[in-house]
Parts: sequence; C-alpha cells; structure tokens
Amino acid sequence: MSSIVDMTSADTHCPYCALQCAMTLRTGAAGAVTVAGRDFPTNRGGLCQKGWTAADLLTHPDRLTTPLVRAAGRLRPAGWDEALDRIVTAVGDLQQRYGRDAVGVFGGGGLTNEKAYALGRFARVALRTRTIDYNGRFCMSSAAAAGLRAFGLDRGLPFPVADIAAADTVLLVGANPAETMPPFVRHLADRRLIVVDPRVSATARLAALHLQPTPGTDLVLANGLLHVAIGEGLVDADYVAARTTGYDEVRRVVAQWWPARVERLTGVPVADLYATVRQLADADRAVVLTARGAEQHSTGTDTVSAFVNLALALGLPGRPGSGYGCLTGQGNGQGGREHGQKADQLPGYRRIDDPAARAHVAAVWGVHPDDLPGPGPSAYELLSSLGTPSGARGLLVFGSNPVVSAPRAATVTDRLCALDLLVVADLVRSETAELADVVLPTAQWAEEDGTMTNLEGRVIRRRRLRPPPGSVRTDLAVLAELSGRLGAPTSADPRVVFDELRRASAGGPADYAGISYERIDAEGGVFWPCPTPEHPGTPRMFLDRFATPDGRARFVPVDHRAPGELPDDEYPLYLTTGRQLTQYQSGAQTRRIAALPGGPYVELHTELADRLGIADGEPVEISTRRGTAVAPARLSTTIRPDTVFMPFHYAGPGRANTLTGDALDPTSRMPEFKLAAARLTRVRPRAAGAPAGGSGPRTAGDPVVGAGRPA
Ligand SMILES: Nc1nc2c(c(=O)[nH]1)N[C@H]1C(S)=C(S)[C@@H](COP(=O)(O)OP(=O)(O)OC[C@H]3O[C@@H](n4cnc5c(=O)[nH]c(N)nc54)[C@H](O)[C@@H]3O)O[C@H]1N2
Ligand SMILES: Nc1nc2c(c(=O)[nH]1)N[C@H]1C(S)=C(S)[C@@H](COP(=O)(O)OP(=O)(O)OC[C@H]3O[C@@H](n4cnc5c(=O)[nH]c(N)nc54)[C@H](O)[C@@H]3O)O[C@H]1N2
Ligand code: SF4
Ligand SMILES: [Mo]
Repeated sequence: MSSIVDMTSADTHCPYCALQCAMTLRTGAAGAVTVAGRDFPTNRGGLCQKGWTAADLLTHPDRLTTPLVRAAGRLRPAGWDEALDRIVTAVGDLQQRYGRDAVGVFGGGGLTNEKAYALGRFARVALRTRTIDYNGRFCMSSAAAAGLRAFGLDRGLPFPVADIAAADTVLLVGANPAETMPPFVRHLADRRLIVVDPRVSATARLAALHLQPTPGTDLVLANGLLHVAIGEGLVDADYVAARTTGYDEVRRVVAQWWPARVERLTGVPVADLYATVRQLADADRAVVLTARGAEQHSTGTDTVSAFVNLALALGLPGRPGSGYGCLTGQGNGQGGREHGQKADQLPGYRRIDDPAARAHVAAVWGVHPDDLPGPGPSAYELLSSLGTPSGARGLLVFGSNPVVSAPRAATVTDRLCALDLLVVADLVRSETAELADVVLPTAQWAEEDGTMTNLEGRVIRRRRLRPPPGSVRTDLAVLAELSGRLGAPTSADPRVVFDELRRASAGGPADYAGISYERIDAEGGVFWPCPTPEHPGTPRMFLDRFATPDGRARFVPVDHRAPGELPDDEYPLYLTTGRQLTQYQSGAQTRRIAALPGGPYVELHTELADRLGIADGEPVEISTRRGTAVAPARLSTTIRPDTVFMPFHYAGPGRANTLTGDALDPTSRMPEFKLAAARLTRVRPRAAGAPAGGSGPRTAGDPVVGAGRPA
C-alpha cells in the first residue's frame, strides 16, 4: 500500500459518489495523473466514466488557483491575507450588528469526515452560531429520519454491500444505480431484482419485475404490499413478536389498502403486488433498498417507514444476509451526516439538544456547554431566509452549489444575492461562487488526506498523491486559519483533527473512537460503531438488538398524504427529476470535463409528444408555479405518459430546480425534488432580435442568476 511519502502513486477512492470505488492514482512523466480501478468490496475493480475521468479536473484551466474578492462588482484575484481579513472583518461586523446567528455555514456531504467535523466545530466554537446545515438535508435525510425512528440509529446500509450480492431477492425503490453507481450493478447480477420507478430506468431494464407507480404514491404501494403479505399469511410472526413493537397499529392502517384500491391509486397491477410479496417472502435472504426516488418527497420519511414496516413484517432487518437499507448518495454522505454539520447535531451523531451530549463535546472542545448554540434551521429554511430579518446576513459555503441544486432555485439565488457577505470555498467558479464576495480556492481529493465513510458505514482512507498547486489550500487549512483569526485556534492536520473527532464521537451512536488511520490502512477500512482499538468494528448491525431503549425495532403507522401539489388543468403533468450517468450533482465538476457528455433534456412519452406536437430534440418550454425552463425534448416510450423527467445537473435555461417547489417533509425537512405539477409547450417562435436567454451578461432580475451582487 502506498503511503503519503510516495508521491508518485496513491491508493485512494473516487471523489464522487458514496460507492467510493477504490482507485490508484499515478503521476506520469509529464505530471499527468492516471486513474486505475483497484479491487475493493464495493467496486471489485470497476469504475464508471466519472471515476475514470476524475483526474482531468486537477489541471483544468477553470481550476481556481488564488482567492478572489469582489471589487466594483467583479471578482478579482487577491492574496490570502486580503481575502481572509475581509471575511473576518465582515463576520465581526455582522455578528456585532445582528447577533451571532447572523452568520451561517452551509456544508456538503462530499467533505471528508475531518472537514465535516471541523466545519461543525468552526460554526459552534469560532462563530458560535446556530445557523449551520448542509446539502445532505436534500439527499438522505428522509431515510435517516425513518431509520432513526424504526431502529434507533441511522446507518444507511446496516450491512456490507457483499450481503446484497448474496441476497436472493432485492427490492429497489426509487433507485437507479445503473446510472448512479454503475459498478454496484455487478452485485445485482443473478439476483431476483424488483425495481419501483415511474420510468423504465437503466436499472428497471435489468429487473425481473418492474413496478411503475404514479410519482409520489410509493407509500400506498408499500402499505398495499404489507396488506397482501398479511392476507397471504406471509408475516414472520415469531420475529414480529420477539424483535418489534407496534405491529398491531400498522396492521390496522394497512387493512384499508386492499390491492384493487392500491392499483387504482398507484397504477401498479394487483398481480404485481402479489408477485413482489411472494418473491420477498419466499427468499432465504431478501434486501429492501430505498433511494432518492422514494425519499425526496414531502412524504419521504413516512414512505421509507412504510417500506421499513414491510421489511419488519417479513422479518428482514437484523437477520444475517437480509435487511432494509438506504443507498446513500454523496461521497461522504454517511460520515458527513454524523459529525456535526447538521443543524441539530454534535459529533458522533449526537443530538445538540441533549445535555449529556453537549457536556461531552464541550469538554473535548474546551468550552462551557452553555456556550454551545442550540439547533438551527434546516437547509432550505436556512437558504430561503438569507438576507431577511429572521435569516443570516452572512454565509460561508463549503462543498455545495445551491444555485443549481437547491429547490426553488431562483428564490434561493435571490436570497444569496441579498446577503451582506457570501464566502464560497470551491475548486472552480461554480454558479454559487460567481455570486460570492470572497471565493477561496481549495485542494482537490488527490491533494489531501482524510477519511470518508462509504455507503456501507465503512470508514476508508483518502490519500494524497501530491500537494495542491500554487497558493491553493486544503479546506482544513482554510478553516484552521479562519478559526485562529476568530480566536479559536485549531489544527489543519487531518490526523490531528481525526483524533479529536474520535474523542468527540466516543460514546455516541456513531462511535469512531477505536478507528485510526493505521487500522484503516492495515484492515482496508473499519465499520462504525467501533468504540475501542480492540473492537473489530461492526459490519452488520442489529443482529441481536436494535438501538432502541428496549432493543426492539418500532413499526410506525403511516398513511397516504397528498404531495405538496398535484397535477390540475393548468399544470397537468407530473415532473420528476434525477440523475444521468455522465454528470454529477450540480455539474460544477463534471460539466467541465470534456470526456463526459451531457446537456439538459426533458424526457417525455411519445404519446404525450404527439398530443402536443413535439418532435424529438426540439426545444420545449416546461413550466411550474415557480417558473419556466427550456430544454430539448427526449422522446421515449417507457416513461409514464403523465410524467416527464429532467436531470438536475444544469444551470441556465435548462436548470430543473427553477421548477421544483418548496414543500418540505415535516420530519426530515426534505424538499419535494421528485414531484411537481408541470405544463409542457413547444417553444414559440422568438421575435426577431430577442435574446435566447441565459448566455448574456448577468444583470439584475435575470431569471436564472437572480439579481446581481451589489458592488
Ligand atoms: N451519475 C451520477 N451518479 C450519482 C450522482 C449524480 O449526480 N450523478 N449523485 C449521487 C448522489 S448524491 C445520490 S443522492 C445518488 C442518487 O441515486 P438515485 O436515487 O439512484 O438517483 P435519482 O436519479 O435521483 O433517482 C432514482 C430514480 O427515482 C425515480 N423516481 C422519480 N420519482 C419517483 C417516485 O415518485 N417514486 C419512485 N419509486 N421513483 C421515483 C427516477 O425516475 C430515478 O430513476 O446518486 C449518487 N450517484
Ligand atoms: N431537482 C433536483 N435537485 C436536487 C436533487 C435531485 O434529485 N433533483 N438531488 C439533491 C441531492 S441528493 C444532492 S446530494 C444535492 C447535491 O448538490 P450540491 O450540494 O450542489 O452538490 P455538488 O454539485 O456536489 O456541489 C459540490 C460543490 O462543491 C465543490 N467541491 C467538491 N469537493 C469539494 C471539497 O472537498 N471542498 C470544497 N470546498 N468544495 C468542493 C464542487 O466543485 C461543487 O461546486 O442536490 C440536490 N438537488
Ligand atoms: S460509481 Fe461513484 S465512486 Fe464509483 S467511479 Fe463512479 S462516481 Fe466514482
Ligand atoms: Mo445526494
């Protein structure tokens, strides 16, 4: 295994998604970095196109190499001292005038554990603000909330990926890993695969059985499946009696969801309900997995609970080789949600409103527990209140590009523009960085050390190949520098930060105390919880007991609720959004990589296209109550005719989040990315001389960028 001293090669993991495929980086003669897949349980040597091309960004001309500060309305290069002084002065001024919570922090699930931890500490100790949340709220928060209430603890997959590869039946709900985690698909080979998706996605094409529900009706589908399981006598009564509570109440709720009624609401044929339940119940080992298609709804937490109820009734969770799991999305989507960048959280997955947790973490941080702020607003609430009397006036963004990825993005963009201070730490001039007062250039994955926690809960090492170019600093160095200037000095060394994280997490639900860089190097990763150096780590959870006070999993009665909005005469279609293979998230990284093709589009059924007179490839206008986007039509015969799909990776006229709404899940505060009522029209012929929109200079009131920043 290469070490950080050997600067010509490094064994590390991909910078993008939570599968964290293992790769070896090498520096060639001319300084170019090559990428090779490396054998690891999650990827078995495979990489997708994004992984293969990840190193292209290291030397990309768009890469930021110096800080930028806004002067006379434009961003210009500046030295670190000028940039950092400007931030510290503005932070002091805003907190003096408006209170400590007036400066906020927005983090990301792609940050290493060390960075996520340092960001939370920076907010609570250096800024002493309660205003901090992160983009994971937009990602797996509904599954996390449902996992917590059922199992008492949230680890996306409470078992290794290898268990999925050995299961007889796998039910995938709202997950499209063929495009979102391609090497994962090899684990599904020869499994009986059932996919629930309103589109015949690339993953649905691999399935033995594809259920194609109306968007937003997954909860009803799950309740219907449980109804069938009960009716067919397939409930595991011994398991339910020995390992769970609350079954009777759930049974009463699902009694009303008889198959014909479920078919009417979801569009899924009764016969498919029976087939699904039989294939799950007949299997020796069965796994139920949810992802964003089921979760990114204002009913997302309850929907996941409904699938957990089904899994519990069939006796799956905590049985070796079986279970329920959520496919976490971002590179460190798991670890990023454990160490304190969440609004309501302290390191080790502790609650910030728990006095014992506050006392423990305050002692590690050397502050008085009363000086730690309380819980803050959730991501969308934080972003949509910026610059208002109740919101923050200053914001520091690390690892997110909300101008493209936040729901109701035009509103969020206007709020970002209303800030007195916007600081963005990024690798490139993302759409959000373009609006900033100060942009801080940070190191890329191949230039830093740290740990990531993959979708399995396995803590792995990110290893540095070479130092960052020019004056570029690591995020940890930036946070340490800012903390020092604000009077709360910390270390910029990832090992030192990780050791502090271990102490802060000790005794908490996500206990990393026994994990060290040396152990990870020697063992190829360690699964949390791992409370002591002697502890072997925990690949499989809940085998003996769940993490609830009585050790039993909790059934949670959940029933159908209407989504934030439904199609009507004015907006007759369902719009859903998601991902395509070659692009990652807001696209700030992958849109810049020439080898990765892409471009916005609207996928619609040929029947709908015929009705509206739309030809394949023709630009169409798509509108919701929030606004209008324009993108080429992509005709298909496999999507539901009442539903259209857009990828969300693009800025400008094709930005999907111009269209999404702000309905939030009441428990997780997850926005409804996967459902909006929409109208589709052909683009009317433009009047001569009118601009095409989006490509001209940024001006106040621009529908895409929002108001310009004040000079
Ligand atoms: N290529 C690529 N890979 C990625 C990412 C990326 O941006 N690009 N991002 C990473 C991240 S952060 C995440 S969170 C994961 C996400 O991974 P996935 O959850 O697999 O991705 P999505 O495309 O968001 O949604 C999955 C599917 O949900 C379906 N869907 C839409 N509405 C509904 C509904 O109401 N019910 C059901 N059952 N299905 C519905 C969509 O048609 C889509 O095929 O991907 C990770 N991997
Ligand atoms: N309509 C719609 N919208 C969605 C979704 C959807 O399905 N539909 N999915 C949601 C989901 S699941 C997610 S996870 C979000 C993601 O959306 P974003 O939060 O925007 O995620 P990224 O595009 O990964 O943003 C990462 C930014 O940080 C930079 N960056 C990368 N690594 C680092 C680093 O180590 N340090 C620093 N300082 N910067 C870094 C990148 O260049 C990029 O500009 O989007 C959400 N938005
Ligand atoms: S599947 Fe995810 S981790 Fe693997 S190479 Fe692709 S983007 Fe990277
Ligand atoms: Mo995500």
